[in-house]
Amino acid sequence: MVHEASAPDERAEQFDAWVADENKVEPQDWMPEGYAKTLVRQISQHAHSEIIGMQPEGNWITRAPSLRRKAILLAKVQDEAGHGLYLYSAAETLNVSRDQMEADLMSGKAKYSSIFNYPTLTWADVGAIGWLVDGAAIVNQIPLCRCSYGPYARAMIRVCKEESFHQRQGFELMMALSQGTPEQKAMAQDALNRWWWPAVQMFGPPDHDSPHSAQSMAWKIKRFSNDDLRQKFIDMAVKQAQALHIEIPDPDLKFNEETGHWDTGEINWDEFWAVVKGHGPCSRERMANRRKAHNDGAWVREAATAFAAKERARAEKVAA
Ligand code: BYC
Repeated sequence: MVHEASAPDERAEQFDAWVADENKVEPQDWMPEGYAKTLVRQISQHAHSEIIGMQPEGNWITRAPSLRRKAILLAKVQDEAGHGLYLYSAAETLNVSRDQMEADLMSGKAKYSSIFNYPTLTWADVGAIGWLVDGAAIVNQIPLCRCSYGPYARAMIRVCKEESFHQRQGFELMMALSQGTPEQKAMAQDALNRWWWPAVQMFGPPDHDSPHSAQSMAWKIKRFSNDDLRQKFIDMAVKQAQALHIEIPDPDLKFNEETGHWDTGEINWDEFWAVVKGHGPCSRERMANRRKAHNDGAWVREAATAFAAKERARAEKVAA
């Protein structure tokens, strides 16, 4: 832990050494301003992604093809809300309020994952999201369980356990479709065609174009680079697609004997940046729904605040 009384530049050195030694940083500890700022940015964007991420799948709750599928989907979407709450709570330990984080999302200052700006056109998309999006999330998030910031690392342990269930249900759904009628198999293939590249892009820009990676890795917030995690996901997903007997939509996909990894064709980074900047196929709709939900919930927040004030007043009266 860093000694408060140390000179400012000594503190930064002590902090780097503490983190380099694989120690956890806790909310009451001294930390560089940039470290806290990076965490608030990443954790709040992660939380926003979980909340906005409820929309594409929520779209299918009323149309799930069976009671079993509907119960699973309901549970999954509720889990995402829970993930958002753990993550907002983790970010709040860094002295940023939930109101401020929400305001930054509404104003467009804070981002959320590009993946959730794509539409869910068929039931197979629910399977593709579970298999690929939650699959990518696990690859990205397991290392975050070892993040140097204690509250984020601890929140991620539970999130990852739940993501693992989500990924399996998605794969199982894709398996059912790909072993079904020719129409069902075609639906599974079509969903893979549309979700593959956005899932590959989820890991963020390539390392040479990722402004935050070097510092975040030095601070052990991120444990692996965007490209390393992307490759891990691709290697895993290729085998899974083979097991499903559906084709990854990349004519240049090729196993590289030298590296032992699958090489892909060009990733369309122009599309990625356009989506990140708010020009995805569903960007407007996602934010409009989020704003509406936020405004519709204003009375609940006001009622809860008024109730808390009354309880406080009652407790003070009893204590007096
Ligand atoms: N989409 O320097 P970089 C889920 C931004 S939730 C949008 O590499 P960093 C799930 C990045 O923010 C999935 N923006 O940044 C939920 C930065 O912009 P700012 C969410 C992206 O932070 C429901 C700029 O590009 N997962 O799994 O070092 C249902 C430069 O990038 C994206 C997380 O949030 C993107 N894909 O690395 C199912 C995981 N990628 O902030 C599933 C936690 C990059 O300077 N986050 N940007 O304005 C992370 O691991 C890292 O923040 C990232 C980016 C790897 C995403």
